[in-house]
Amino acid sequence: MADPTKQTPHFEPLISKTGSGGEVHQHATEGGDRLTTAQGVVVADNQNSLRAGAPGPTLMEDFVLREKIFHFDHERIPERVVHARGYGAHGTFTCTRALGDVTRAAPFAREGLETEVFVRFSTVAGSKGSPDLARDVRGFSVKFYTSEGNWDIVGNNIPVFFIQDAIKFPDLVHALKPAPDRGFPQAQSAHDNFWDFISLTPEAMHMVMWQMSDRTIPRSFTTMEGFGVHTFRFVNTEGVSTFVKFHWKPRMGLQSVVWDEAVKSNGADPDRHRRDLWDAIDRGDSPQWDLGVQMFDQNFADSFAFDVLDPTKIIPEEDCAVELVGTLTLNRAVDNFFAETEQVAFCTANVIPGIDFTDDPLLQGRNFSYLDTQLKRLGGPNFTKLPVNAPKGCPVSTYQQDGHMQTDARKGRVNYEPNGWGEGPRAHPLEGYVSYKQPVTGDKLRLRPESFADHYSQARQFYISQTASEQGHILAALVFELSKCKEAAIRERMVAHLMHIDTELAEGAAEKLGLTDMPKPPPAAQPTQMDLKPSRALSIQSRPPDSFKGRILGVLISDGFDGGLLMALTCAVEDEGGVVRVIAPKIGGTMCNNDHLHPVTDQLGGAPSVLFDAVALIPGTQNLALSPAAIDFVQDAHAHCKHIGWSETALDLIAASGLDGAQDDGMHALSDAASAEAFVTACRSLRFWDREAMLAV
Ligand code: HDE
Repeated sequence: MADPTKQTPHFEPLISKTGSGGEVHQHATEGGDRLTTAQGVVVADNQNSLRAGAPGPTLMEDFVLREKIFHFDHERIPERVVHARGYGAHGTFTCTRALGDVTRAAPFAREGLETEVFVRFSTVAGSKGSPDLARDVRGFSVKFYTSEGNWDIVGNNIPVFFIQDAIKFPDLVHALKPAPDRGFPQAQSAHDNFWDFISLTPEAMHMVMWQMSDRTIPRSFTTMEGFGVHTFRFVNTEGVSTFVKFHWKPRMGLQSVVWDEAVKSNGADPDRHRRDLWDAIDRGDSPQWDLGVQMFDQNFADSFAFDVLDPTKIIPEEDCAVELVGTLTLNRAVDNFFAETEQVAFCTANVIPGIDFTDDPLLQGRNFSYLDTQLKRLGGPNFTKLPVNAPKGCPVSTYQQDGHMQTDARKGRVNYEPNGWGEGPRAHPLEGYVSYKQPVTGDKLRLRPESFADHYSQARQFYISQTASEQGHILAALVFELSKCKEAAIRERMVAHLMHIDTELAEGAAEKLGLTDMPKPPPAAQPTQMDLKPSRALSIQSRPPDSFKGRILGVLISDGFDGGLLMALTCAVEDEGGVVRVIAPKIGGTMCNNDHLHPVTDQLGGAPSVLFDAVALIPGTQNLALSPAAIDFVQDAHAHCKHIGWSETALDLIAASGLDGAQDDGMHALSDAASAEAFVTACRSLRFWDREAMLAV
C-alpha cells in the first residue's frame, strides 16, 4: 500500500519526471483551484496516463485519460454553412428618438432607454479559418435582449441581395463555395462556378456592382454600414403598420482598403478585422453606429419606381430619408469565443411585438432557414438556454420540455395548457405578439411578380453614384474576378450584362479581358431606366470621415531617429483619437538622437505598411535604404495611395524605393510639431486618391 504521507498534495501542479510534461497552466475555473474531472473528482496527475508497469500498456480503467480525450474529440461543432467566420462583441443600444407612435417595439419606447445587445460580424463564403480581408459581403447581425423578448436584425453590409427568392439560395451558395470536386478556391468568388451562376442570374447584377466595389474590402468592421436588407414592418399599439428599412451608420465613417492591400493584409495579419475590434474595445475606444430607419407607407410604396418587397432593390436616401433613432455601442469583448461568438444563434423570425414581416420571398425563406440550421449546428432544440441566446430582459415561461442538453429541471406535474390545476403560464391576447392583420388573396402559384423584373436600373444607379476612382476599382475587381474564370463564355456573358449597366464599363472590361468582339447584351425583361439620379450616399469616397479617430499611423524609425518628432506625431494623432504604432528593425527598443531607448510596437519584418492607415518615415542614422522590408513598406504605402510623412533622414530610403522625384500632395515633409499636425490633419481624408491616376496601368 502506498504511504499516504508520501502523496503529493493536490494543490501542487505535478510536472512529469519523465520530461514529457513541460509547462503546466492552471486555468481559473468557477470550481476553484483544484483540477477536476467533469464529474468533480480532483485529478492527482494531469501529465501521465495510468499504465501497468513502466514501460507498460495504458489501462482502460484510466477514466481521467478517457474523459479528457473523449471531450477533446468532440470539441468541434459544424461550422455555419455560410457566414462561418465571424467575430462578436457585447454592447448597448440607446434609443435617441422615441418611436411610440409608429411601433410598440420595446427598444424605441423612450429616448435614453438602453437595451443590451450582442453583435456578430462575419464573412460569407470562407470557412472558419479563412482570412478576414477576403473580397466578400460582411454579415452584420444584432441581437437585442429587449424587455419583450429577443429581436434580431440579421443584416449584411450591403443593402441588397443576389437573388429574389429563397429557393435559389442553395444554388447561389453552392456556386460560391469551393467547387465540390476540387475543394477550392477558399473564401473567394473569383472562379468559374460563381460567375457561371451569376452570369445566368440577371437579378444579381445590382448586388454584383456592390460586391465589386470597395464595400467588400472594408478597413474594419467598425467602418462598415449595416443593412436589414428587406422591408420590415413597424406596428403600433393600434395595429397600424409602417414599412421600415434598417440601416447601421458607422460613427468612424465608411472606410475601405484597396485590393492589393487586402491581398497582402491577408498574409500579414489574417485576423486583421477581429484584432481591430478586440483592440478597439480593449483600449476603451468603444465603436459606435447609429441606427437609421427609412419609414414609409403604402402610398409611397405604390408610387416608388421599384417593388419595396424586392430584396435586390434599395430605396435611395434621397427618396426616403434615413432618420437616426438610436446608437449602438460595442463595449465588451466576449469572455469566451466559442461560448458566445460561435454559439450565438440569430434568426430573422426572432421578432418582438411592434416588428413584423413583409411578403419579401427572400425574407419568408430565411424565417425557416435559421432555426433549421441551428438545430443541426447546436445539436438540439435547447440552444435558446445558452447564455448568449437566452433572453435577458424578460421572464421566459414555456411548456417546452426535454430534448438534447435540457438544462431546466422544471418542477411540478403541469406541462400543458389549458390545465385545470390553476398552474402555469397563460397566453395574453393584449400583451402577446399579434401578427399584423394583412389581407391576403390570390391563387397558389410559383411566380415572380412583374414588379421584380427590372434588373439593371439600380445597378447602373449604383455605378454612376461612384467617384471616378471608385468606378476604376469596380472595373479592376471585375477584371480580376473574371480573369480567374477559365471559361471564355462566362467572361463574355458577364460583359454582355454590363452593357445594360454602363457601356464604358462594359467596353473597359472587354478591353482588359481581351475580348475580340463586344458581346450582344442579353434580352432584358425591362429596359434600363437611364434617368435615375446618382445617390451620394452610395459612394464611400464622397463622404470621407472628418477625423483620424480610431485609425492607425505606422511610424518607421531606426537608431538615432528624431525622438522629438515622434513625440509630436504621437500627440497630433492622439489628439484626433487615433493610435500610433512604432515600427523598427528590432522589437526590443530603438535609441533616439538623445540616447533614450524608445519602445517599439512592431518589428519591421512583421509589420508591412498594409496594416496601417497612414505612415511616417523618420529613420535615424541607421540606414534603412538597403532593407527590402523597409523598401516594401514605402513602396506599398505609396502604391496604396496612403498619406506618407517623411523627414529629411528618409530621403535615401525614398530614393531606394524608386520614388525619388515622385513627390505629390500626399507626401508630407515632417520637421517639427506644426508639420506633424498638418500631416495628421491631411490624413483625415482616407487616401490621396489623385495618385491613382499616376499609378494606373
Ligand atoms: Fe443568411 N443564413 N440566408 N442572409 N445570414 C445564415 O444561419 C439564409 C441572407 C446572414 O452571425 C445561416 O445560423 C437563406 C440575407 C447573416 O450567426 C442560414 C437566405 C442576409 C448570417 C442562412 C439568406 C443574410 C446568416 C447560416 C436566402 C442579409 C450570419 C448559419 C433566403 C440580410 C449570422 C446560420 C451569424 C446566416 C440562410 C440570405 C445574412 C443557413 C436561406 C439576404 C449575417 O440559416
